[in-house]
Amino acid sequence: MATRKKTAKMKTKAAAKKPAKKVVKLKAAKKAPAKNGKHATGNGLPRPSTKPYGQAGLALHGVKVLDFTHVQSGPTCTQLLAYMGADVIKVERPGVGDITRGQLRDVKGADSLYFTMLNGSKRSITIDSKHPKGKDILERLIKHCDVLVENFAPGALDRMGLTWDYVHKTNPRMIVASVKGFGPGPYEDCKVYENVAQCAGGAASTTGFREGPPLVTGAQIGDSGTGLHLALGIVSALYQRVRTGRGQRVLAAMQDGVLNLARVKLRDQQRLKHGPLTEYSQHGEGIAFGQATPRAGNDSGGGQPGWILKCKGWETDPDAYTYFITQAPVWTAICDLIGKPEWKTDPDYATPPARLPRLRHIFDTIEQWTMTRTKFEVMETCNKYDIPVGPILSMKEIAEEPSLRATGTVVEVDHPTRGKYLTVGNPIKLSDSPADVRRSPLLGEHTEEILRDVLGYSAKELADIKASGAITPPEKPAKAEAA
Ligand code: CAO
Repeated sequence: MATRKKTAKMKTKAAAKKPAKKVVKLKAAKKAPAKNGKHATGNGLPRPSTKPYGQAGLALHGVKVLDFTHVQSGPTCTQLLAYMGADVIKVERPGVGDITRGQLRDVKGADSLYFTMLNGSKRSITIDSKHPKGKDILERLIKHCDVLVENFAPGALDRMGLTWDYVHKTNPRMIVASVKGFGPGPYEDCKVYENVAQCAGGAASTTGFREGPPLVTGAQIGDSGTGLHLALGIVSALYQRVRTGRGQRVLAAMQDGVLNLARVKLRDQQRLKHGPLTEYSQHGEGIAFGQATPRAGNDSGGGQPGWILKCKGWETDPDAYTYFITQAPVWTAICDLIGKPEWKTDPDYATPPARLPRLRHIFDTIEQWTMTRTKFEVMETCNKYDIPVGPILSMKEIAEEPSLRATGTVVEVDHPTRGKYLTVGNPIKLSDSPADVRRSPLLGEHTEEILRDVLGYSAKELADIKASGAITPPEKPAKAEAA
């Protein structure tokens, strides 16, 4: 892919076009007197580090997270915090653990990819949170940590005794962050999974083809999307705590998160009051709009019409397609490329409004051209003319794409029981904080280490805890053991 070349080209173009800006000289800020040699800039920040970039620790170094998450939404959030350098201590039920350890299992006896790809760089401690000794351990953890993250069903945390009042009294600085299916309202007590959120958040009603049923998308916008929202809430609360000294509750409801990602469709809902959505191909096909934002197939969600077009090999390869955007500024280049130079001046095609009712025909014509080239050839050729296109990459192609490995977006890690596997690294790149992407922990792998080194339990106390059953699975009957 010629993306780097394109960026360089675009930068040069932009620089050439930019008018010279008046240079405003800023007065240097007055130096504040150094207090204990550390805070010398007068704004509460330490002096800029003199260490080379990438060697001044990780962004969230020192942040301690008590991770009560399970399945996907919560773990997405805490994995990201761990990648950013937080010490994430995942609490799991003894002998059971996060239910996803055993779901969709591909290697017998090993943690599933479902689990391993959502729990990297964390430590695992097993605690029965309903056992009296387990509660004591949790109290120490609450005192030790900065953030408690959970995505239990509504009320489950309270039933464990970990109410906001209790946590806040135990550690007023602690941030308690939750994913729930819905915010306060008629559905707040409901359990929710990914696709329920996609439907309740408005995304499914606007996904798919007009003539078909609503569709969910493969991108986990309900779970992983909400996890990302929660992570931003946590980091913001940590920042506010620097000023206020106190923790707060952070709630990311899955319905809200999905709606936030589907906001352009709520935009279109409001536009409907003022007339048809002219950029939807349904408009060009003369089909009237109903009361609500319709499903728009592969229409572009923005102001530049686009569609998915077949490429060479589509008859046998289900992913031999490209997304093609007929961006207005490069329309003439498109016309030349596809062998329709007359469209540049034809009043039916020359302007964006004139093209809107003819989009189906335009894309069919462009497809005649894309079908003569592979999706990568289309990308290479179009990039030369700044025409925005994108190959439909299969997961196989993504897994094998060297540039994604080079940037750490796809990372291979080694696991003691399942061997090497691919995981998605940190998609957010910080120039001074390299991502810490490591394998997921085995169930309870760090229980003793955390009890001893983090919480300071003595050897004798550790033995008592073990004997109590608070960190170990309940004894199995002898018959079951023999089986
Ligand atoms: N020790 C003892 N008990 C533990 C424990 C531990 N370490 N960890 C969990 N438990 C218990 C909880 O206390 C709870 O018990 P009670 O209901 O008896 O109080 C129980 O395990 C299960 O919790 P749950 O209700 O959250 O789990 P579930 O499998 O029934 O539901 C889910 C799963 C995802 C539907 C629900 O958690 C939920 O709606 N979460 C909020 C929304 C969400 O995050 N959904 C996305 C999930 S990813 O698709």
